[in-house]
Amino acid sequence: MTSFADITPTLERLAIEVPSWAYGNSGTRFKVFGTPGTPRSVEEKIADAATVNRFTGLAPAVALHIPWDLVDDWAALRRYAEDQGIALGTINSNTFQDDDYKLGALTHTDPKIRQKAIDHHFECIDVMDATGSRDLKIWLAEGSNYPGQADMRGRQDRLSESLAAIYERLGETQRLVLEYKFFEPAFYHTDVPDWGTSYVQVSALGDRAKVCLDTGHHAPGTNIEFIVAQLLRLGKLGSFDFNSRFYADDDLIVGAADPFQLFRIMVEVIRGGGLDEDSEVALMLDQCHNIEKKIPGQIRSVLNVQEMTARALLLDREALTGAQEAGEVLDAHEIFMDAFSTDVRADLAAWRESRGLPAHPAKAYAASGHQEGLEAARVGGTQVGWS
Ligand code: PSV
Ligand code: MN
Ligand code: MN
Repeated sequence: MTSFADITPTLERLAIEVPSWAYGNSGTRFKVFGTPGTPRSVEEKIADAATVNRFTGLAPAVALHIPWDLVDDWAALRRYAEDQGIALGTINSNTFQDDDYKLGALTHTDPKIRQKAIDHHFECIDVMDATGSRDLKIWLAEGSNYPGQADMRGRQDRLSESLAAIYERLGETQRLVLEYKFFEPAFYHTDVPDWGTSYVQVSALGDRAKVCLDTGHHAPGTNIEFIVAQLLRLGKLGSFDFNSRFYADDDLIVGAADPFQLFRIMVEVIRGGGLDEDSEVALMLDQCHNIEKKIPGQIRSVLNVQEMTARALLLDREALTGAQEAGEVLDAHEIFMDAFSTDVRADLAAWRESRGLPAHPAKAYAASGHQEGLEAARVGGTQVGWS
């Protein structure tokens, strides 16, 4: 039997990178709601990310999005973040908000447009050099809407060439992670629709190119933990974008729609060494808080990951393997469900306190007056958003 004390050394290592865009205003194509206290600058987004880390001890880095988070002085931004106890993390490129890319960016038939998209990634790598970021994350909005519209095969070839040019430019300690998504904004075909395509593309590049798995980017019913197991087995799982979905790419709070799925994913992460000391799997959130307050939304999110990770760590592996190998189907299932059903909240609260953190970070944040302070201080100015 594994006790809570047994799992704390691993829990201590749990680090979840938060996205800068989670703190900005966001919405659906129907409406973006303004939220009181929303940041008016990149610095204020970073300050909010640092607040999440202060209350939870779980979020030591913040991912940036270029050009949404463009600043003139990266060294100053880096110092600003570090002074608040967080690092600048993954740099996300953006080739989905420019008219030139309507029919493709890295896959476009026009070499000039392809080069423009490649140059944008070079710019992101320059940013990484200045911020000290390890990962360049690429999500592509590329594909076609109508059968016959595009040569799918030719686009794979051009994608491969473009990615090779970008990979070539990376520094020795930097990585490229390629995110897949099965639909949207293209609806007939998507150039990187699934883990297989991402795997094929990054495998051709080299060791420092990996797959990014966004939990919201799969068809309903997909066994995501199987993909996690497979990619870890292949040494190609670079990072997660955690979130929840009910229907599409909802970007809701991770663990909200299906905590059991999050548990199953964390079981495979642990099984595959993804939480080992030398693991290079980056756990990130990719979320937007359209109707709820953003800092509390992020606090809830990282705590959900912590809670399901704790339960997954409590899984009695030895007993499970014994039951599996003995063909004891129901025993194996019960052992698995026992871990999932374990209420770890009191243990987590006591453990947090023992580390100088609030036992209940969400309650402590609500009681701190910090939110009201932000709402009063940030009146006026332009709130930034998922622009
Ligand atoms: C669009 O689907 C998306 O949500 C991707 O998941 C990216 O990771 C994110 O936007 C930020 O670019
Ligand atoms: Mn994502
Ligand atoms: Mn997405």
